[in-house]
Amino acid sequence: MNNALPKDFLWGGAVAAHQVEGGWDQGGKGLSIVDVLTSGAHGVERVITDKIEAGHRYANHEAVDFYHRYTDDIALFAEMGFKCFRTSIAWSRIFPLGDELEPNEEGLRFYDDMFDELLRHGIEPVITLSHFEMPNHLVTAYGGWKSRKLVDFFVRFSEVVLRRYQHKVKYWMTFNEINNQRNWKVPLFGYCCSGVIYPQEPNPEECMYQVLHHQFVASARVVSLGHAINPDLQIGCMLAMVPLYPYSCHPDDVMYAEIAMRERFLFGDVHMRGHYPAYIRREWQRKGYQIAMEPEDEEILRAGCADYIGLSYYMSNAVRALGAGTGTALSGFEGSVPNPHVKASEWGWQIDPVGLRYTLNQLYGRYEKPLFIVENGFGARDVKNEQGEIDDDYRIAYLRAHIEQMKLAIVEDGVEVMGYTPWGCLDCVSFTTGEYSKRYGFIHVDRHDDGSGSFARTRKRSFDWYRQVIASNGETL
Ligand code: P53
Repeated sequence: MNNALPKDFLWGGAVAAHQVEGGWDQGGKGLSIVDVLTSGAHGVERVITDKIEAGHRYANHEAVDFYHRYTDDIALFAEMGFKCFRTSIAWSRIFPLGDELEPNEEGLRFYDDMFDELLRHGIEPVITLSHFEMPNHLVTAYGGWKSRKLVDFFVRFSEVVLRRYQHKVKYWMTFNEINNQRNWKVPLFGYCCSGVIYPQEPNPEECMYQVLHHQFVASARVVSLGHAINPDLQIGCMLAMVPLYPYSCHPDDVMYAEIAMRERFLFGDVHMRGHYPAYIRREWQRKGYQIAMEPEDEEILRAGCADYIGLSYYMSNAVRALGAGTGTALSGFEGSVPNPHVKASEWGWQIDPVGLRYTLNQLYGRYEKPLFIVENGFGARDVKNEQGEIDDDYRIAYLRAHIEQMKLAIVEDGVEVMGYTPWGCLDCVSFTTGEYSKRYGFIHVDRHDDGSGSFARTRKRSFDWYRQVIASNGETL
């Protein structure tokens, strides 16, 4: 048996434009929805302020200043031996309002230069088209993705960047963690995925399905369009995979977990199979939901199946049938209870490396399409020792354990995994809390929650560790 990972395995790291770039009002960039999202903390929700208001901190405005420092950052990625680097394109750099007919050339040039810098180091860009940020104007003028008009605006944006970068970027993804908004009760998730605050809608769940339909159609159109522009392009979907285990072997718990997992599989099913599964049509019928669709949509979905599944994996969760007593909900999943067999991070994320192998098997078994682990990592508070160094052994332990399980999935189970890009390879602004202090990086950034810090970069202990993981193609862990 071949125990090695494929030679062309894409080791790298991942971030998103709004969490690293800063330069929020530079280069002709328009206001995006995260530019009006305040910094929060664990237990302190981020506030959506609609416009920029005095007296608030908006960490994404400067983020970690990648906009001005990418040359140095990419040199550090190259030093670790990255084969690829995942980031996103800020839609509002290309179309500042979102509904213009012509793109902003200065925004396009920024990504041209950044991609050239990556390629100069032999690092393949992996690009998400929509990672939790859209031009704010599309929310104030159209109500975000509630409006079908967004489909055309998004396709226009995508067409411009797919054409422009087709010879620089081969790997693309449409919507980051599109399934986060299935958890519509949490305002932040709907807001960042779609510019819609579902709890404020008269029928939030029905609204969420309508929004999703628009995004599924948009994603499928972009996949078809991308293939027409250049058949070499690989265009994936992107799912947040948090496997929901049955809390016990009680048949009610097992069935509940099966149903709860539709929160994730619905998205894979539509993106990868090109049609809505029976269970969702039944749910709409049962609840009397009318989801507006155009006659051509069925064919658009069928024709635009994604090429691969990009996934994030941080944690697993356990769910217990409602009625059998509910515990404390973790991450907002209804009926979810702490799993006594795993430990949680300070932010309550349950650490479960085996869950990664489990998830890879579940996805591959269901779709038989390549998988790309585009996020995995450990958010922690890093403290410098007396020498000013960060000994992040906890992060190394987390990543090592997950890579081991990924290898088992590939080598023992035969799952096709294209690559592995740990989240926040460069410290960045946390999405859920807007903090700097929830760090994921191999590279420390001197920037703090109170807005102080020089933005200086330093290598953590995990930097050298990851370098030798890549150099040995995952043999030396
Ligand atoms: P922060 C939940 C479950 C899995 C991934 O998150 C998630 C979430 C939160 O929606 O989000 C991804 O920074 C997301 C990134 C984000 C990263 O997880 O809150 O794609 O943008 O930064 C880590 O610790």
